[in-house]
Amino acid sequence: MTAQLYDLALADSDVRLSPYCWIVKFALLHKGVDFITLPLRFTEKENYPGEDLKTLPILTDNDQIICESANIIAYLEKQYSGPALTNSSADLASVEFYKAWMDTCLFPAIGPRLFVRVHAAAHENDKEYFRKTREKRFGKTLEEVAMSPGLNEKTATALQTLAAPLVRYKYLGGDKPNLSDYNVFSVFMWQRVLTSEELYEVPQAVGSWIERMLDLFDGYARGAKQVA
Ligand SMILES: N[C@@H](CCC(=O)N[C@@H](CS)C(=O)NCC(=O)O)C(=O)O
Repeated sequence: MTAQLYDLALADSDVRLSPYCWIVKFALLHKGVDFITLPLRFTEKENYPGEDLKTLPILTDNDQIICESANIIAYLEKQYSGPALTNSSADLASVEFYKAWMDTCLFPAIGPRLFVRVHAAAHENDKEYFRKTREKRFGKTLEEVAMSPGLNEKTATALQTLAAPLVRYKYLGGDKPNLSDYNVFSVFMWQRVLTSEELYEVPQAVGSWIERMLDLFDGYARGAKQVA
């Protein structure tokens, strides 16, 4: 049976930006699971496939409805025999390390420049909701968030750290991509879908890894529609 992934969409319903949805798309591709994606917008909560479900991704598969990217990953790993997303407890420990580094270093460096762009590309019905919820979360306007001081320095530091393993290894998973690659790369997909502008300098090892990630699965991510 084909799994269904509810995927966050912007004004153009073919433009899919959510980093959490990207992690799940990569995991489905990695496991070789047949899936389709169904677009949903922020404020279409009544169409989310479960009463109390308020965030995407949501996966429906084999009569199950699963929300939260980490739960979906755990489900896929258990349910499907395709290549493992993590092969050892060492891989699981690395996944935790990269997740913590994303939360403390990568998101705070790259994310602030993207929220205004999400707002600009969001569906008219979503714009007010997106601005209100995010401005409440940050305690400032989206425009002020975009102008946060020190973003270039934070990005340079975060990407230098990311380059350290990638100078020696093709992927964060070593010779082959694993869940750490998909988690970290999801942030770069969030950015890529929203803008093709070069927002900061990228170390060569990171740039080459981005190209390799875009090529995976017959260029699935490279083919993703971007905001016009
Ligand atoms: N912890 C959740 C986070 C998911 C999440 O925050 N998704 C955002 C899109 S990137 C969302 O659906 N937001 C809905 C909203 O703001 O109403 C996960 O890992 O799945």
